[in-house]
Amino acid sequence: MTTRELPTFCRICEPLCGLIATVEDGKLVRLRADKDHPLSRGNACPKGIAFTEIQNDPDRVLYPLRRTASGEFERVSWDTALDEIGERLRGLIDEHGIDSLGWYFGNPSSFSYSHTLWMVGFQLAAGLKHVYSAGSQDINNRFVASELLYGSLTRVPVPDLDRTDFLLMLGANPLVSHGSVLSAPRIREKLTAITKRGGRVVVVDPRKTETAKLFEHIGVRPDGDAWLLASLLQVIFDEGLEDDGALRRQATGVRELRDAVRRFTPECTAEATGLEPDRVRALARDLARAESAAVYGRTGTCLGRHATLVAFLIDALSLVTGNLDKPGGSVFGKELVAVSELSAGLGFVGYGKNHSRIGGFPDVLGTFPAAIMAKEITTPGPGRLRALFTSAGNPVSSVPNGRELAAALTELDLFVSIDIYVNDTNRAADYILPATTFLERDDIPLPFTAFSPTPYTQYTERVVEAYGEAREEWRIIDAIATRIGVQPFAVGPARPVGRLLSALRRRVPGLAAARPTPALLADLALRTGPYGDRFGLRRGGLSLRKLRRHPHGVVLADGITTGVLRDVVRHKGGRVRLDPDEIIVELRTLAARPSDPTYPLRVIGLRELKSHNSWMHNVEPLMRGDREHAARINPKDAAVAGISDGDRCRVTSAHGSIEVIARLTEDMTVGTVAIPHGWGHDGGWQRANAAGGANVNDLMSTDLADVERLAGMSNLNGVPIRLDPVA
Ligand SMILES: Nc1nc2c(c(=O)[nH]1)N[C@H]1C(S)=C(S)[C@@H](COP(=O)(O)OP(=O)(O)OC[C@H]3O[C@@H](n4cnc5c(=O)[nH]c(N)nc54)[C@H](O)[C@@H]3O)O[C@H]1N2
Ligand SMILES: Nc1nc2c(c(=O)[nH]1)N[C@H]1C(S)=C(S)[C@@H](COP(=O)(O)OP(=O)(O)OC[C@H]3O[C@@H](n4cnc5c(=O)[nH]c(N)nc54)[C@H](O)[C@@H]3O)O[C@H]1N2
Ligand code: SF4
Ligand SMILES: [Mo]
Repeated sequence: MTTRELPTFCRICEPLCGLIATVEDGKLVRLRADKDHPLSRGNACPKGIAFTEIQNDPDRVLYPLRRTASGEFERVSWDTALDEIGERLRGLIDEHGIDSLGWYFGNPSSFSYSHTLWMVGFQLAAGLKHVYSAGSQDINNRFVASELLYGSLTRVPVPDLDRTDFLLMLGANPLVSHGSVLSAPRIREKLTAITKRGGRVVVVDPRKTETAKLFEHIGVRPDGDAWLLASLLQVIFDEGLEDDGALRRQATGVRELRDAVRRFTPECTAEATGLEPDRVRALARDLARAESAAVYGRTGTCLGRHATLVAFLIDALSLVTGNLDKPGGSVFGKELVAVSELSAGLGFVGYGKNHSRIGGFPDVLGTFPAAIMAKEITTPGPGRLRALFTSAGNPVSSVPNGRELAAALTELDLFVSIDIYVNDTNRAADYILPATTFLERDDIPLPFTAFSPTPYTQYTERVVEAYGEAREEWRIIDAIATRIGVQPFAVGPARPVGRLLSALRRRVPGLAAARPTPALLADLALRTGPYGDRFGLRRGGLSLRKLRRHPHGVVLADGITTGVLRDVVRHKGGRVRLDPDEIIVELRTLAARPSDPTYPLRVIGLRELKSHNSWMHNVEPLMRGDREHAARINPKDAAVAGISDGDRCRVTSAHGSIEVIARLTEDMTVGTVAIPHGWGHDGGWQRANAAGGANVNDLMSTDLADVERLAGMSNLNGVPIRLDPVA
């Protein structure tokens, strides 16, 4: 028996904690936290350690599956699956054109550089329009806000945790989520260090979360953030607390923003925010007067009805208080590879380059709102979506109105999924193609360095060979592309990348691969990027080869360099735009959702330590004990509805209805109910199916009027509901 201990890192969530994998005869037997990782230093959460169970899960899909006439899956060979898929695709393209083909990629794809690269390469080369992702349920509003503010879609500031005196955090719960668009292992320590050195952490959240309990809590009403932020700005301008120097140096459109927020006095917004005006005034003053302050918002601020406006106002508040691009403020990390420059220079991804057939929504980074996917499938006419691929996604569980999407999927001419499980979505697929887990592929987490207050990166080889016949996503995408005569990076807007690769392959020794591979592309991007070795021109610079010599990862700098705003901003004149029409119009017309006595309460989401979106409920060690799918309800609201702790209750919105267990807790502000997403399974994962619960997204709407206009964000937080006891 050979036993090996291999350093690698976790790719479930954003801190990317260092792990040591124990491998015996090609099988993973254990994962533990890597003490030698420079930042996570022996820290990992229960999910990371429990990934062993997923790696070895008997319910995993390890062979290509084809659905039979009776609805069961049968094992087929790779050649059979790929040839049949290719033939059906060619037929569809001949008859209906390439626009009949679409793709949805889910959250785990962000943690696989090769998956993302080949997906983008294929999308661009084939000219796919029907592209959807988890981004419209997560973060696309943040990108659009950056486009409006900075003219740079992918540049997002992060709070300078190690230096800040005041962190204002809205709609994030890093003690459970471990940080998002903020890659910081041991984040709890970083947050408590702020208060230990005399600073403050203020958490704005309708629920008194794990994070809020440790610090100061402001119990805002769901979807009240736009009003709260506008009020903070109103007070700051009204009391002359703004940083004039910063505004002059960094911004244009200050007067328009000031005028637009003038009507939002804390008294006027108290109804929408649920907050005492004095409290809002004190917060505005404290924030403006703090030595340094960072304003940070995450998914709680992204899934309301004004998501882009809220993301915009968060950065505007940093800027107006003189905290943008300043030590201890909201700062812009250096990208590991120059994605922003590349995309701006080559112009192949952006905002509003296309508009969706249904609803006319602008694309964000080449993707349309996933909320309209079902209607794109069911609405006849040219450009109808007829063949759908999903990779690393479970949209029936994660996008609004899961039932509508599940029904629409049955109307597809072809549905192919690349996944490690039969999940709640691909159970309806014609083919399921088995992907490798993250331990079965090499990786370099390209997007995350820029979001780390302590910039770092790591490269890992696969630590186990693929089990069964699992294949890396990029190879599957490549094989499908080949079957329809498309070569990623060979044609279309990304062609210059392909050309560059060919040229380099000829000239640079050591790059002599037969054809482009993700590793080659990543190495090229890394070496020519901000930290790169420029093929030897810059001593100490990075290359994949160099990263291989540091298997526990490397810290690239002590902290984020400030004073870079001029490089970030792409608007003419190099200054941040505080008055884009889209934002000023929305501020002028902002109106609270009228209350409806039929649905007096509001539902929001909740993440749990031992769940990960929809896909870790099959892991026995994470499911032991008292795991249940429960709605968290304030006792006052429960009393009104006639519900006691532990009862089953019915939750009804204007769009659907589910049954869950009721748990009463003072952690909830009155009027708000929190229900986790990603439960209520019906796939090939037996433990998950047995866990019960319901799909909270059955309560959510895909009406076009309920999809946020600017970024196509799904409205998943703050949705009006009613509670009823179940007999
Ligand atoms: N109500 C509500 N809904 C939400 C949210 C919310 O807060 N509230 N949050 C939203 C957010 S932020 C997100 S990111 C989305 C997530 O939404 P999705 O990305 O659609 O769904 P996941 O639950 O992440 O499912 C991921 C799938 O990928 C598979 N998988 C895991 N690892 C791999 C791999 O390495 N390769 C491949 N090919 N497959 C893999 C899993 O088996 C699973 O089927 O949910 C969104 N939905
Ligand atoms: N354990 C665990 N970790 C995860 C995940 C997981 O499923 N489980 N998912 C990962 C993913 S995909 C992501 S995107 C990140 C997300 O990372 P976070 O955004 O930090 O995670 P959440 O716990 O969803 O935090 C959102 C908070 O917003 C609050 N909220 C809801 N509505 C509103 C509102 O209208 N206004 C305000 N101010 N707050 C509101 C909720 O109560 C919640 O506490 O987490 C990642 N990490
Ligand atoms: S916090 Fe947990 S799930 Fe996230 S990267 Fe670290 S070990 Fe993995
Ligand atoms: Mo997410």
